[in-house]
Amino acid sequence: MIAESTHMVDAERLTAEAKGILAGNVLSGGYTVPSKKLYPYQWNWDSGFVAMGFAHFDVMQGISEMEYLFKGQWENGMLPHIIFHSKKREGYFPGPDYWQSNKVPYSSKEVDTSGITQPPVHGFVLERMMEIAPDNGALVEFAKVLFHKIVKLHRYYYQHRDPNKEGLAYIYHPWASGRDNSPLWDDILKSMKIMPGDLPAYERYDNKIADPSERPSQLDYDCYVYLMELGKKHGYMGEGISNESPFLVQDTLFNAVLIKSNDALIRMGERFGFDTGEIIEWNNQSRRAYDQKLWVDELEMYAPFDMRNHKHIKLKEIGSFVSLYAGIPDAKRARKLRNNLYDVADRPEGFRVVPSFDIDHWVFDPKKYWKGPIWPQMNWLIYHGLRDYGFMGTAKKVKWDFLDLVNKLGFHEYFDPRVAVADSLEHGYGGDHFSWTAAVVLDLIAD
Ligand code: 2M8
Repeated sequence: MIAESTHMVDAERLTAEAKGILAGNVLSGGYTVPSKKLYPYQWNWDSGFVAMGFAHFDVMQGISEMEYLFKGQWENGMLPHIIFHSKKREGYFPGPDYWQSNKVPYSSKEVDTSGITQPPVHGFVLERMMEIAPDNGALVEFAKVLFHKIVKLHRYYYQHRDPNKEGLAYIYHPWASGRDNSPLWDDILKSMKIMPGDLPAYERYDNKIADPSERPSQLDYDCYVYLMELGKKHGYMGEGISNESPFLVQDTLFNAVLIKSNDALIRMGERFGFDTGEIIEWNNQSRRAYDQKLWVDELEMYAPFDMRNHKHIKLKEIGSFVSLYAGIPDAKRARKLRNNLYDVADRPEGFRVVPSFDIDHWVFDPKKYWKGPIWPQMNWLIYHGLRDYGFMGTAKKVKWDFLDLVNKLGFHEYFDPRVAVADSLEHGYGGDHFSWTAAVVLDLIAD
C-alpha cells in the first residue's frame, strides 16, 4: 500500500490489473484498442499513452503499438485520429466506409484511416519510453526511425495547418482536440447552419454501448458529421477547409502538446546526431506565439483562438493547464494557472482535481464526457507540468486524486470530480477496462 495524504492506494493490485487490461486490449498481436466495445479500432493519442504504459513491462509491444499507429500516416505527413487495421464493421460510427480515406491520393497506402488528426503526443511519448527503458537497444534503433516520421507529422502541421505562419496549428473538428464535446466548442457548433440534406443518414453506436446521458448530444453529432463532410469534400486538407470551415481553432492542448513533442524531438535529435535546426525554428516561434496570442488576462489562463470569428474562446477549461507541461508560461503566469487548481481543490463542497471544465459555469456537467469529468491522460499531463514548475503539493494532489479514483472505481474512461458523489458510486463513467487509464496508472505508480 502507498499512503499519500488521505489516499490509500493498493499499488500492487493496480499495477497487476493495469498490465492485464493493456495486454487484454491488444488485437491481432499488434495494436491496442482504447476499450473493446466502445472504441474498437486504434486511436491516435490513446496509443501514445498505451505505448508508454507497455514500456514498463513489454517494450516490444510498446514499439509495435507505435509501428501500427504510423502505418496509418498519410503521405502528406498527417497522422489520422483512427487507424482501421480491421476492415470489419465493428459497431463504431464513423467507420472506414464513412471516411473513404482510400479515395484520397495522399493517404496511407497500407491501411484505411479517418481523415482528421489528434494531439501529437508521439515525440514526448517516445522520449518517455526511452527514459523508462534506457538500456533497450531495440527501442533506441526504433526511435531513430520513428523520429523522422514524427518530424514529418509536425512539418505537416506547420505547412498545412498554419495559414498565417504564426507557429500555431489549427484544427477543424472538435474530435481533433481530443476533447470532443467540451463546452469550448458549443458556440461554434450552435452557429453552424445545417440544412436538410446537408448530412448523410448515419447511425450512432456510442450512445447504445455507453450510458447516453454521459455521451455527446445528437445535435453535437450532427455538427461533427457536417464537419467531416466538409473535410471529405476537400480531401481532408487545404485552403477549401481553412476558407470554409465554421470550426477553425488554434487550440491550447493541441499546440502545447505539439510544442512539448518538438522539445523532445530536439533533445532526441541532438542525441542521435540528426539536424534539428528546422524543429528549433518551429518551436521558438510556436512558444512565443502561444504565450502571446493565447493568454487571456481576465481568465488568468490561456484560451483557444477561434480563427473564423477572430476571438478567444473565453472559458476556463482544462487544455490551458497543459501549457505547463510544455514549459510555456513564465513563473508569474504559471502561478496563476496553479491558483486556478487551488481554487477548485479548496471548495468546501469537495472536488477532486482536475475537472475538465469550469466548475462555476452553468454548463459544467460532472457526468457528461468532456463537460466536467476527470480524465486520466489529462491528469498525467498536468501532473508532469506542475512538477516541472516545482508545484509539488498540487502535482501530488493531481496524481493521487486520480489514482484514488481508479483504486475505488476501476479502470474507467473518466470519473466524477465531486468527492461525495464519486465516493458513493461503484464505478467510473464511459468505457471500462480502458487502455489509457491502465497506461497512466502504470506510469504514475512507477514514477
Ligand atoms: C473520444 O473520442 C471519440 C472520437 O475520436 C469518440 O467519442 O467516439 C475522446 O475522448 C478522444 O479524446 C479519445 O481519443 C477517443 C478514444 O478514447 O474517445
